[in-house]
Amino acid sequence: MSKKKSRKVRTKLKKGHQGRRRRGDFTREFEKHGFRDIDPVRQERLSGKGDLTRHRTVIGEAGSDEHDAIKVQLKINEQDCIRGRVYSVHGLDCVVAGSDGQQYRCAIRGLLKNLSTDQRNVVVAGDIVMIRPEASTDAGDRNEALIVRVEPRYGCISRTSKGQQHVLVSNVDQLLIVASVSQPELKPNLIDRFLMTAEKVGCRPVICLNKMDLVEPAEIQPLAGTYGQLGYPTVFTSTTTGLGIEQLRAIVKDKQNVVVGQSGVGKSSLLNSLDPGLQLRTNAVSSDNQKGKHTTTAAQLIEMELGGYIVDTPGIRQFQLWDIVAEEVAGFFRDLRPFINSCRYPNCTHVHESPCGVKQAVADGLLDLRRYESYCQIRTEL
Ligand SMILES: Nc1nc2c(ncn2[C@@H]2O[C@H](COP(=O)(O)OP(=O)(O)O)[C@@H](O)[C@H]2O)c(=O)[nH]1
Ligand SMILES: [Mg+2]
Ligand SMILES: [Zn+2]
Repeated sequence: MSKKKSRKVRTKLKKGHQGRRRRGDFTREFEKHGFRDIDPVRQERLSGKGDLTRHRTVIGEAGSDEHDAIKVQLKINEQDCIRGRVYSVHGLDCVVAGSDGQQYRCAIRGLLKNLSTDQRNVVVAGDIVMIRPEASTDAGDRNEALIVRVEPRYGCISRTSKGQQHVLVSNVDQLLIVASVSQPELKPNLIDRFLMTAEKVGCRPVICLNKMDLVEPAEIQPLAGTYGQLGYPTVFTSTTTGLGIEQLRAIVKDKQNVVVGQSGVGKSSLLNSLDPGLQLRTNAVSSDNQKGKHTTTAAQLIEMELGGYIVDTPGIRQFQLWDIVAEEVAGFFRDLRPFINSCRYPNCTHVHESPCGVKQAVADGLLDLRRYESYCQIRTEL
C-alpha cells in the first residue's frame, strides 16, 4: 500500500461541507475529544468557489474496491501510527485493538468523516485502521487515539435502509451457519438463505449441523452430502458429546467469523465449547426472540483465545435476504448456475417457464430437488 505512488484524487465531499466550516469543525472536534488534528492533509486545496463546488483535491491513493466506503486512502505519517482492528463502534466512538496489544478508545479524524458518503459507514466493526495514539490525557489509564485511515474493506455484511447501504461489519472471512438437526427442527431452507448471503458477501460459508446427539447420523448424511458436493464445508457437532468441536476450532482459528442461525440452535453453547473463555450466556431466549423487530444492536468483535474473532450479535444473526433482489437468487445458487444457459427465455425465473434448463436438470436428476424447491420458495417470496 505505502509503495503505491500517491496521486491527486478528486473527491466528492459530504453534502454541506464547505471550506469555511473546516476551522470550526476542528475546534469542535478538539473541544469534544481533546484531539488536535496536527497533521491535516497539507496539499489539499479547495477548487472552485465556495458553495458552488463540493469537490476537493487531496493527495492520496484512490480506493480500488467498489464496496469500499472510503474511496480515498489518505496519506498519513505512518511512523506516528499503529495498525488496529475495530472491535465496536458506538456513534463516532470506537474501540480499537492495536497491534501493540493495547486497547484504544478512538475518535475519527474529521476529514475521514467528510470523505464518507454515509456517516454510519465511516468506521465499522471489523475495520482495519491506522490510529495515532494521543499523548497521555486526563482520562487516566485509558488509551486514546485518533483513527486517521481506514484500510480497504472486504467481506462486508450490510443492510440497505432507505436506499442506502449500511455496513454492519467488515472484513468477514467466514460465515458460520449454525443449524440444529433437532429441537428446533432442521430447516434446510434457512441454511440455503444464509449460503446466498455468504455468496453475496463473498466470504466462505461453513455449515455447522449441531445437536447431532439427538439424531441418527445416517438421517442427516444425505443433506450434508448435498452441501459437501457443492463445496460448502459441513461439520457435524454436539456440545454435549464434544463431537466436531476440535474440527470447528481448526476452521475458525485466526479468522474473523460471523455466527448466524435461528434462536435455540446452540450458537452460544458452541462458541463456549470452542473457547471456554468466552462465557457467553446460553438459552438467552429474551434477547434472541425479536425476529420481527429490527434490532439495532451494533456488531461487536470478540477475540478468541485460540486466535481469531467471532461476531455473535443479535442484529447480525437475524439478517437474512436484505439486499438480494429476485433476479439475483439463481446466481447465488451455485448448483443452478450451470443450467441457466439452456433456458429458452433470457429472463427465465426457472419457476413456471417451459422449457427451462433448470427444471430439465431437476427432471434428469442433475440438480437436487430439495435445493430446487428451496430456490423456488425464496424466489417467489421476493
Ligand atoms: N442436546 C443438545 N442440546 C444442545 C446442544 N447445543 C446446545 N444445546 C442446548 O440448546 C439450547 C439453546 O442453546 P444456545 O446456545 O442458547 O442457543 P443459541 O440461541 O443459538 O445461542 C440450550 O438449552 C443448550 O443447552 C447440543 O449439541 N445438543
Ligand atoms: Mg445465543
Ligand atoms: Zn429457467
